[in-house]
Amino acid sequence: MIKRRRLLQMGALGLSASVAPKVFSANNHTPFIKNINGKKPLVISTWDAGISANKAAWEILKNKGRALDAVEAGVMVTEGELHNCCVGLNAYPDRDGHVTLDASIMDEYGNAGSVCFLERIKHPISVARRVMEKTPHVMLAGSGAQQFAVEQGFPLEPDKLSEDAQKAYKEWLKKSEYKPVINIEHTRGENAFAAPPVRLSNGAFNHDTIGMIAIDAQGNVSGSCTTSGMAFKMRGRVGDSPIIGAGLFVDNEVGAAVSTGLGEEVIRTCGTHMVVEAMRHGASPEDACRLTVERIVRRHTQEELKNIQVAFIAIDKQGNYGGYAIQKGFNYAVCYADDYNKLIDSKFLLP
Ligand code: SD4
Repeated sequence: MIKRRRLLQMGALGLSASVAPKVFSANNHTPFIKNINGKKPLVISTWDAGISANKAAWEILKNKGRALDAVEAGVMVTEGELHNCCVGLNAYPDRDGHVTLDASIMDEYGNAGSVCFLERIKHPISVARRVMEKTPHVMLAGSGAQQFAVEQGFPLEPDKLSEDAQKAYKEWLKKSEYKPVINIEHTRGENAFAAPPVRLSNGAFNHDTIGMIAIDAQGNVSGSCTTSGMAFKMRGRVGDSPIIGAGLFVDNEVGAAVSTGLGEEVIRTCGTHMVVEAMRHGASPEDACRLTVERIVRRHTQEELKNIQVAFIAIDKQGNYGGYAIQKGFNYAVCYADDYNKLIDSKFLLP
């Protein structure tokens, strides 16, 4: 009977035998996953910006702070960076020359808050948290989100582009080619997108959306995600990052997942929700990310896939972690001790 139920569950999720649930508890709802690399507390986040973001989050986690506070403080570091193509007000603008920001946050109670198409506010993640904590809503958009932020005491920043962004925008305007350039960082890899690698004025390569998930000493899980979205996107375009279940999903019974990459693909598959549900049914974090990447890949031809990068990272309730990407070049930062905060090259699907 249990076997049959397991098979049905696997079928419904599209799980292959290779990721068959390891162990199930009696009611088949509470996951009981073997400890693979479990650490507690633990914080992981996308791309190399994750290293400095993790540091801030770790300060809270190591002092037995709440995962929610850690994931907010962590990504605020990235939002405040002066040279960042893809997060915060210094990021690249949309095709009309405006920086518009998306962010989301979820806590251990399944509460969620998000903002999208938000302009002139330095820390969208904190506005998302206020939406979660101070309103009956989950998501505020555009001028309404900005109005709420100002009412909450967030300063309205000047409407101007950073030096890096101005330069990149000028360059883009020469052709004004509407070809979304995602995962700009990824262009360093062999499966490069059309755009050349971008070096910022401080000499560093730029990096991407930051998504962060953490489990605290009490075993509670939370997550955050913040981005300017695709560089030179259509005005009004909103990606996956502020959409609960797409860019970010947390379920304190199971774990959490966050995504980076071509948001439209993540939205179409409810990506992070799928990752968390796969873990609920027994997949390890890495397997759950891989299954979701496979789901996206199946919808596309080889030719289309050349221009698509999506990656997920996930943690489970035991503090196991993992990630998976479509293409080579994605990495994520893992931190679980004062002396352990390392960038890990993600596994990927395409050869
Ligand atoms: C978006 N997922 O807006 C974000 C962008 C991103 O790597 O993560 N790029 O689609």
